[in-house]
Amino acid sequence: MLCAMLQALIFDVDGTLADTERDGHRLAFNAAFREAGLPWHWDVRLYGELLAVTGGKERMVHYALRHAPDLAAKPGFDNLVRKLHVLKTEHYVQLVHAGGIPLRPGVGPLLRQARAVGLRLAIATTTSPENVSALLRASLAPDAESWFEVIGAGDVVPRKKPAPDIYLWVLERLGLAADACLVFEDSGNGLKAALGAGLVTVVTDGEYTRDHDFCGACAVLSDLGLPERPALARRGDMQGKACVDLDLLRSWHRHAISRN
Ligand code: XBP
Ligand code: MG
Repeated sequence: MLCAMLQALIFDVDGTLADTERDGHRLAFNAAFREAGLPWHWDVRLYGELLAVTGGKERMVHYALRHAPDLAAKPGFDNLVRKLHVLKTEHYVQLVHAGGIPLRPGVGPLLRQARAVGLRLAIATTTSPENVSALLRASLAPDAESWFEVIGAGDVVPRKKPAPDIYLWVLERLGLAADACLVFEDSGNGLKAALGAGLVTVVTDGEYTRDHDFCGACAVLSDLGLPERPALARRGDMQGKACVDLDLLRSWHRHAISRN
């Protein structure tokens, strides 16, 4: 059987490019609640539970329906959520600009290797486009947005992950079939979205996602690895390497699509 060649890498952002949730998005939500005079506070544990709902606006609605049902029933509630989300995004962007959120191990080197050989790059995320721009600029390189041919983010699709929509949107703009691409995700919802679009997916799990269901991923790793701090493979074969590199990705991709 003829196998499709790997032509593009598609990255999730939150939890995959960087650990943005606990000390980024969560702090920004809490700052927005304070600024709006709301007595809400999302601690580390509660935020982990709320992450089951992707999308900041959707997450606030979900929380309010359970913890402030009277407020959620008021006619202006939709506007309040939009206003809170604008405030939250401002706080998040400030935090990222202040240099608060480094990329996860191995992300920068892998992106540079891919660019060097002309492998196409894209992003598929639930988070808002402003957040993606800020993170890429502050944590990768001032021109890093231009490294990615397609950036699918936030409300460009009505249904967020775990729906496959954002991945289908990105594939359409890349003009590629799913079997020519490889995805990087960190969460159960993200993996479900990628698999729903027929994409081979590598998972780098994190503090909030380690116990998620990663059935269907071609590899599940602690991170992409650094020479001095090798990646731990929870599933998949690192083939004796400390870091994920393009040869390893091509081998995983070839193996995964030949099984489909
Ligand atoms: C990321 C998210 C995002 C962020 C918040 O999910 O769920 O909602 O937490 O971003 P994934 P916004 O990594 O699976 O894409 O507040 O901008 O929505
Ligand atoms: Mg994620």
